[in-house]
Amino acid sequence: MTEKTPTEVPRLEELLADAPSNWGKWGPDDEVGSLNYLGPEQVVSAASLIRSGKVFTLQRLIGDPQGDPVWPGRTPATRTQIYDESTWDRDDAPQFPGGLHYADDKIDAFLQGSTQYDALGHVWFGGQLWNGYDARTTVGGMDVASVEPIARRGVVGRAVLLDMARYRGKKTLESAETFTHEDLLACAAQQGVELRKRDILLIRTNYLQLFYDLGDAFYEGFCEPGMVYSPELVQWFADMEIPNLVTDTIANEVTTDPNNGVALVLHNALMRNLGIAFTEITDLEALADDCAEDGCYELFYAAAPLKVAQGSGSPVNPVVIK
Ligand code: UVW
Repeated sequence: MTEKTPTEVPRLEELLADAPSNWGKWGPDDEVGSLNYLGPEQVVSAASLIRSGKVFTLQRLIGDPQGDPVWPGRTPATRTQIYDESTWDRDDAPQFPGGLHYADDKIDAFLQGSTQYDALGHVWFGGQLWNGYDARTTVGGMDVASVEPIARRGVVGRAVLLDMARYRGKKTLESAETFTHEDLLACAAQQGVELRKRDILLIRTNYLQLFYDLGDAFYEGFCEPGMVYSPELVQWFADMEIPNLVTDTIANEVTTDPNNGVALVLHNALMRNLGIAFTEITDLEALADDCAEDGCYELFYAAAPLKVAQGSGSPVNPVVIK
């Protein structure tokens, strides 16, 4: 592809002018969007997928000694020890009846600096967020469409793992490598799993392995691999009533669309317009190995981000049970 100069890059207003939208579908005050597709029926049905009792947790370590992969411009979390046994070496250490000592610490972290749910209002264009909310409602904190309603609701349903790295016969997908919904369907067919309406999609690229392998060089010419925008892909997500897109990359889609030069198109087409919840930076490695071994790619999935008032996102440790 020849790189487009900024003036040639279309505005999102133009690119997504005729794109499907779920604004208003769940009322004027809705803040959880396509998660409305996951009701009691989906939860009960997903519970029937629990057969072996194997449990997988999908969060990456916060404060990993190897480093925390974050979107450029964000900094990894720092953890500070406040109290530990050395606190009681000091004469002025707090004394408690009975001789209690304890450890306390705190973290300074971007809410999107680890495995996380994005709030539906996390990204926007043209001055409007999910459901048509005014973008000025983000000033100083998210007044609407924050992560809090997602955290209160929780996310439970049938998930399907689509192992795009194995499907393409690669250890990891490459920088800027793209795939479409047709590729997802072909991957599902090869894995022998049916994609159903209202499925939570877990997509594995194993791209973040390169963060651990390459160090700082990982960020040179930063362009993650991932799904690429097309009107057909967006319509497929709308028709399939996908509630939640979960991937193991930092931003869930190819960073810059090779066809038009626009950044994070699907954040807008899927999250802002359709209200699909985005879960990013998950660790799908142990789960993917297990699925490759037992051939079972349909899963019970449960997750709830932290209840952060006015947060644009929040860490989460999703749980998958087989
Ligand atoms: C951006 O939208 C910039 O980041 P995230 O990958 O956290 O959604």
